[in-house]
Amino acid sequence: SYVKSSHDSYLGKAVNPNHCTRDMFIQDPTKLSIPTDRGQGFAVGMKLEAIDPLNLSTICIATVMKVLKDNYLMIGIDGAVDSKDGSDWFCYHATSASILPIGYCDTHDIPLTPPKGHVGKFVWQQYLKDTKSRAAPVACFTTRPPNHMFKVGMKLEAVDLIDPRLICVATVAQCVGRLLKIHFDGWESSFDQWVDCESPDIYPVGWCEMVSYNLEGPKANSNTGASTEAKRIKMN
Ligand code: MLZ
Repeated sequence: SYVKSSHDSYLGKAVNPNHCTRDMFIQDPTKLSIPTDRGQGFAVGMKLEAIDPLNLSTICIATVMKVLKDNYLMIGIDGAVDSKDGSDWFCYHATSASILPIGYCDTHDIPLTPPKGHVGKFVWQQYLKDTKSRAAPVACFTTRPPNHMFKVGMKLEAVDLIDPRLICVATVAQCVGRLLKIHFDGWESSFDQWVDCESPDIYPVGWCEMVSYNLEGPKANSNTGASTEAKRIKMN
């Protein structure tokens, strides 16, 4: 059920079956495969924290909306406009590093985006009570990092996953468990993206040159017009 994205096939790269592309997010979830109730410990209704696939710099409060065949999960972001009818659910594999147990952001001191319309400080225990729901068990998640050597400040080449034909000059801005926060040089932090340290969409410096693919250089610094600075906004 993995759909190759255009840059994967263009570059003839090995693809990671756990990696979801935008092609997968926009598929009709009911046609993806036969739904079951459980998948690798995940069950419908369980709460978790998830990287928003259309806004990769934010981690949100989310719910397992459906469990598909082969441990693929349809996830909905709580408080999203269409979170009930499935039109904005997205597919992550149960082993994806883009889903995290509740409290993960708090523990690692990274921002967690509360559901739209939530007032006051977001407290998971209270929220679980209010929504009469339970958390997905910590043991379900693939959060343990391999012994990677990424460090804050290191340069790399990274796919802009919202516009994936672009491979851009980037910097590791943060390392949290398996996740790396990738900052695109010269672009606002709203363009940042959380990616798995084993993501097939990050490359060492010099990779584009080696495969003769265009590398997007850092955005030129335009100190003259702060008002023209682009902010990446949610695509839907
Ligand atoms: N012109 C588009 C693409 C930006 C690409 C940024 N890559 C880090 C935009 O402004 O959204």
